[in-house]
Amino acid sequence: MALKFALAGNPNCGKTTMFNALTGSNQYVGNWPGVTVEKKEGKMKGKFGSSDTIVTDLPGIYSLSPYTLEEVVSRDYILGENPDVIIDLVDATNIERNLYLTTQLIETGVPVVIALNMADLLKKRGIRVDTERLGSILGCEVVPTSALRGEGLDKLAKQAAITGAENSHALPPEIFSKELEAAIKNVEMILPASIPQQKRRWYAIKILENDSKVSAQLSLSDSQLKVIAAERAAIEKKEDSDMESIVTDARYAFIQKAVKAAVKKSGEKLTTSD
Ligand code: BGO
Repeated sequence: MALKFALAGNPNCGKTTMFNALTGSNQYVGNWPGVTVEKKEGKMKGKFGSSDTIVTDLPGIYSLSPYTLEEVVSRDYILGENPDVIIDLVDATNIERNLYLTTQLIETGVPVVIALNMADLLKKRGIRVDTERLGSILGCEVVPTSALRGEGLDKLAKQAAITGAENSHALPPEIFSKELEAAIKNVEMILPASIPQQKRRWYAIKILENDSKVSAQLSLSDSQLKVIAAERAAIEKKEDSDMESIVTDARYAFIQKAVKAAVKKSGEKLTTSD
């Protein structure tokens, strides 16, 4: 069966360049249903693998929150249309900011391959990335690429095909406090049975964050909502903050640790612990 690759990443990470390089002239441009956000799809060039593979270019986004049309379009596609794999473009010269989206993509239950794009600029900028280390921390494969120069695309497309065909649903790393991880598990247990196992963590986190779109979509009962509100209130009281900030701060703390372990700027050494 034809595989579906979804390209995701921050604005300016090189997504358009990558999409054009992977698909060439086999592209169709339209709009996402009901909104004026451009939708680009294309068939992958035969030289990168099966030319039946459909590549969908998602809008450039910083997060999977419900606040912009682009974010909503992207998350509806990822959660609702079941792509086989997300190719997450990370601008290698701006790793810390780009990985914020990555921490959310790996929770969606869709397998992720990271394209560490703009890798051609790393040497000049005195940055070294231990891609294996980064991949093992995030729980996904990391392939250095230069969409501009067409480097690494072959390896990326092959890895995406392998990861997509494996369809493995390895759980993402636990990045929150013990209490919040326990709350996520409790909420996961009361979510409707219709939500597949691998997507439950994403929904549980979103509902704990009080994401209005997810709450409306799940039409939870009063008793379910009560349990969730109690879990949320307990964590917010303990941390003396609101849930969205708690989740955001934890993501950045996790990213900082990952970057410290796997990214070296001139003169720095990679850490060996954590
Ligand atoms: C300009 N390496 C390098 N060095 N540059 C890259 C790579 C890469 O791997 N990939 C993309 N770029 P988009 P989004 C530009 O347009 O694909 C460059 O938003 C310029 N333009 O060429 O558009 C790419 O779709 C004038 O750069 O990103 C583009 O994700 C001067 O990154 C930019 C310098 O790529 C954004 C750059 C008139």
